[in-house]
Amino acid sequence: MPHLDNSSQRTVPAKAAARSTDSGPSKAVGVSDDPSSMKAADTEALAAAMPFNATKAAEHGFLQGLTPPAGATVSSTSNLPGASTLTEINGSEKTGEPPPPGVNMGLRSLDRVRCDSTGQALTTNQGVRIADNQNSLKLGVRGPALLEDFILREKITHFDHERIPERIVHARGSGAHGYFESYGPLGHLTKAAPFKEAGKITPVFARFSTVAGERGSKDTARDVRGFAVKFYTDEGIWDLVGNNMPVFFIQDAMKFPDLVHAVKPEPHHAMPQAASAHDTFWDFVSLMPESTHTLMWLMSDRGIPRSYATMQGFGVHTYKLVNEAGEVSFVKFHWEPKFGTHSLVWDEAVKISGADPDYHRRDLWERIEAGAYPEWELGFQVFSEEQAQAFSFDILDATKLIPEELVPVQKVGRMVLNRNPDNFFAETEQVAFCVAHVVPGIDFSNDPLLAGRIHSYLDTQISRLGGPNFHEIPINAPLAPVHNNQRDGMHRQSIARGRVAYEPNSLGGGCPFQAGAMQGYVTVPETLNAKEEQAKVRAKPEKFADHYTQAQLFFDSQTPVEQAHIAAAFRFELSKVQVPAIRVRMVSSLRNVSEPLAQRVAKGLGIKTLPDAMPMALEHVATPEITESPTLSLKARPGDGSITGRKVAILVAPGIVGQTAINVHAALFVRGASPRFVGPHIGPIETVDGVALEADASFENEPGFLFDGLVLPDGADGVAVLAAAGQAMDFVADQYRHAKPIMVMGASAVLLDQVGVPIDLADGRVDPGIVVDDGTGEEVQKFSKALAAHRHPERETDPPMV
Ligand code: HDE
Repeated sequence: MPHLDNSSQRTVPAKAAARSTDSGPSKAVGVSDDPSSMKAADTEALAAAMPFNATKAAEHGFLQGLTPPAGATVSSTSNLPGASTLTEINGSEKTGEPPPPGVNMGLRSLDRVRCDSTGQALTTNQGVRIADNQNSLKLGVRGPALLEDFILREKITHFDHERIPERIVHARGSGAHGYFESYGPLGHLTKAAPFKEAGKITPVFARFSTVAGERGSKDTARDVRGFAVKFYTDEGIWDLVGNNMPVFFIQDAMKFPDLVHAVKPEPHHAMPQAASAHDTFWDFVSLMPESTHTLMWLMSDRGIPRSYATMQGFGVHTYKLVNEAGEVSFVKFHWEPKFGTHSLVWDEAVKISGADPDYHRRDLWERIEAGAYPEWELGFQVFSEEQAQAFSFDILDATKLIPEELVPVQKVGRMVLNRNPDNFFAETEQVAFCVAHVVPGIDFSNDPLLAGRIHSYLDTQISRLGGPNFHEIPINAPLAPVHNNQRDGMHRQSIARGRVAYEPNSLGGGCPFQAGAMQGYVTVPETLNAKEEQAKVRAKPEKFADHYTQAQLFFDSQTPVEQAHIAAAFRFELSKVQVPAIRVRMVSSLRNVSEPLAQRVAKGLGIKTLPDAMPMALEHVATPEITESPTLSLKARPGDGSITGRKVAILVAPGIVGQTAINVHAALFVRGASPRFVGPHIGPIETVDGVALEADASFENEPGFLFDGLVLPDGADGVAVLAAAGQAMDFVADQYRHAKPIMVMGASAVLLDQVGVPIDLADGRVDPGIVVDDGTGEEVQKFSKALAAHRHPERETDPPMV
């Protein structure tokens, strides 16, 4: 037997035992110069420091449930027990160094995944440089292609799988990065992270969408618009997933698949795309009178916004705010656009969808690239349980809004979208909004529609984004630390260090430990009082049955022009319905909203005798607090009076006066608009004064209805060329028909006559949307004012004169 001194006799077995992954001595013996033994000793110390589960008792009882304690933790003197392997010190360019304690290195800004190929050679996904990207590998130049061609196979296989399932609803959309800035500390209302201090900045990603159309469908469909904002707060992700209308079609999640099946293209022939104007939609909604209020919004001009930047957003449901003291109030969320609420008119929306199906996507992108950043103020309508109980409607009913006259909207901060994505797919397509993503300080009400949504969004991402690790896709990863014991699954990105993936544990020093009530998310406890609230039941509260009061409120609060547009929209949509009984049923429902509206729609549909009004679900409804709310009109929010982001066509043709056109262009540009010279062709245009001028769009590639305003140039020869061009005359006719401003310079007044456009209104008043150059030098000023007002519906007639 070889001779060993005393210390070796003790250390060798300890070292050997510590290096084994199976079984161990009764007592860990620390051997200072041996890593395995040191790890064993430190691990033993960690586990021994937690002789029992100190917070177990606190898992029980109602009061404990209100304030869960933080989990017990102990720390080690070294980072060895937390390491998966002792060999982590053998770093390489790939494995890197052991991370600082407690850090998830995967959560850094998106810089860590941005890839720029400037000056780089083409490679395979394995980083092998590709010598020839033009030819597949063949046996001889005219011979068969070979299976061996791993470069071609990798390229084609990747391509074959480039598409992912589109969103089941809201498939068509566009998004941008930006920030939310809090106006003040709102600790008295909510402890939610974005509102902690005045001036606090929280990064956001917002996505706007239509609901019904498929991913490639047109932007300007008549539809509800999604308005979803992801707040990357320092206490985790908060997704406020709302719409551009404050109410919804249905009251219970149970009906959502029915609604969506009804509005989507009809299943037998998959038509129509991105449109509610068909039988199944109107069949369903006319049998669901609770949808009437939202139908009013949808048929109003809100259903065809001019731009994402000019629409309001709403959280729709009632949520709860929770402050530091645990006090709870109810809240409705509002987004108010800085540039005002502006919409299209139907004829314009239809034409735009043909000429530019990407109209809203392009508008959002161009505004941001131009520095005309879209901006909204976030507003809270805060109210108490007592107020809620006194309302004539139920605040858990998503078909009802809270009039601002009852609860004013207080502005709490602003959102600015100032950064376009680098890559549409990686960011806008893969972003995963989820109603269940809330942070401490925000909680849910018992709205039954909201409850269904809390489930649905997480569920849908699992199939859409291919598994449970969609939160690790860079656009979805929070900035706040993420540490938990969830492991594995498709496409797992993060590499968890150590062997502990459970809680409670002593081998990880108890970490990651439960945060407890002080730091963690605690659901607001709610006591159910009434007897009927204590039984499991499938039923709705009585007030949910008032289907018409707020539909009336909305209709009666619109201006006459808005009411006319609502009537025209019902007429159009229902005229597309093939089954007469469905049209009649809808008209009978409208009689419960407004008799004149029902009559107008019936007339437009050739229904000679009005059907009886639809029977109401509730005979006696509560008297509403108010019957008119001017804030529900689009006109209530004209915006900041600027022309930022407005598109203006300045028509040009050989023979116009170049300098005047250039002056107008410059004056509009400095005011923040996007003017374009639009001519018979792109490129140089000969001017009478010899001033160099280039058309950057043509009558053919950017028709007139794509612009917010039109400038007709000076110069008799040029005007004659325009007068002879039918497409140029369409510019004039469309601008007039769509009630948009026209500026008339010098000789071009004849163009109005040619199209039959009157300078004055039918009643002799001056048309404020037609600005004639009167030599005062104030024409651009006046035109800008007309442009800021956006539309001049005084001239509208049904049917249109021009
Ligand atoms: Fe959604 N909704 N929804 N929804 N919704 C989705 O989630 C759902 C509802 C809204 O830009 C889906 O990721 C149910 C109301 C927006 O990515 C899905 C119910 C409101 C977006 C889903 C509703 C919305 C969605 C499809 C009734 C306004 C787009 C893909 C219980 C407050 C977010 C996805 C984006 C998307 C389910 C009703 C807004 C399937 C079950 C009410 C803005 O999970």
